[in-house]
Amino acid sequence: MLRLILLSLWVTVSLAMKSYEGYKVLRIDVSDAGDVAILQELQDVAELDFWDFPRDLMVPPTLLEFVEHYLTSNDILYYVWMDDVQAKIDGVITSNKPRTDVDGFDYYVYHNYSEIMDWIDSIVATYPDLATSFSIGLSHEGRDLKTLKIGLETGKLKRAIWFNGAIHAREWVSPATVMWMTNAFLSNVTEGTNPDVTFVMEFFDMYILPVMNPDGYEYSWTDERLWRKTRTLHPGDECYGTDLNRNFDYEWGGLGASNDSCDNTYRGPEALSEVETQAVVNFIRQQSQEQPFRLFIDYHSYTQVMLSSWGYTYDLPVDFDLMEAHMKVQTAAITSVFGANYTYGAASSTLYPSAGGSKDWGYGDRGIPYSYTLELRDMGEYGFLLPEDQIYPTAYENYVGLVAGLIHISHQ
Ligand code: 0X9
Ligand code: ZN
Repeated sequence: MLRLILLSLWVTVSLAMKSYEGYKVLRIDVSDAGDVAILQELQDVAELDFWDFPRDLMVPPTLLEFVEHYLTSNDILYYVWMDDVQAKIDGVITSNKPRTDVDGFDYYVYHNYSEIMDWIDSIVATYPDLATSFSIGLSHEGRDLKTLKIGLETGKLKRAIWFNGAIHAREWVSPATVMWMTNAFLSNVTEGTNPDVTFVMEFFDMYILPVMNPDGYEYSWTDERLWRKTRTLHPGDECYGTDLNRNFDYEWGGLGASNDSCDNTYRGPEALSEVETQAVVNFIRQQSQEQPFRLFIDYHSYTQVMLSSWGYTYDLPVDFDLMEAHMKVQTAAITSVFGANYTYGAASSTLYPSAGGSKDWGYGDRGIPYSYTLELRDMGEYGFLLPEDQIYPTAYENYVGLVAGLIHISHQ
């Protein structure tokens, strides 16, 4: 009987979800800047979704003929990388096992928003001397932006660091990684066996927001697995959703940020139009009056790359040498664990330019010297649909990288 109920629940849930049956991801062979300009045009076609611009493009069945013709007539080579996106989605959540184990939290499955909020409460209950939680505001639909502070009390002024996950809803491995790393810091410092971890927990207070875009994240669980943006509909706009990583008030509205609400990189009607960006900005501005922030990492997926400022311009920041040395240490440490290759560089030239992003705000507005976007696994084999068995390696390697990076900047 229980099986039957579960099955009918599953059917109801899957019926409500958008189906990506027949959607394909094309991998495009981009040879020069001319190709990029041609591909740029496709960004303006609603329903086309660059998973990773300009290389990986998701195409619905209705637009396949158009896109193939467009690419071929422009002499751009491509091949079908994922044949049926829905089949990949179905493959990720393979098991019917409960999302929370009886004897504790299961870090090796993806969790929805409410499970993550319960996890925050249980972390605080388990480590009352090391962890506190508070809400820095409410999302547009009224969900708490619940944030953790972890660290060892020393009685001295401590430097602060910030990291968050799920600014982009569909990048599920980012909150999973953030949670795993948080737990690793707390359990390692409690065991007291790793002097590096003890040192960083004494040196830094860590402010952690696992889900920065709760409405979008929840929507990616209930309605559209590949949703990216928030869930706001601003007056006069045709489509839902603002890209929070184009909405910060530093050089807002420039390169790589769309003014069309139907685009995945929609910057919003004005800087900080979204309550989620407002909350993060207000919190860090206020907290930085108490203690200096030294590091800011916005965890994303995918492509395995650590990106510094600037995003809004091709110019390099004056502190680029410092950033580069730090990124080199952190990515080398990440790679040392399982050999996964992570590259690094300034965002605009390494990836593509985009204005109004979080790391440009961290560095440009707040003067946080080490301010980054970190794109987690993988290199595109599964993209946003990373199987749950890769949560552990992703989180573990990034924990080792983060600790090594923190040791490095504590000497600066
Ligand atoms: O486009 C983004 O916001 C990030 N990539 S993602 O696939 N996770 O959406 C990259 C942001 C990097 N920063 C800049 N290019 N400025
Ligand atoms: Zn992202």
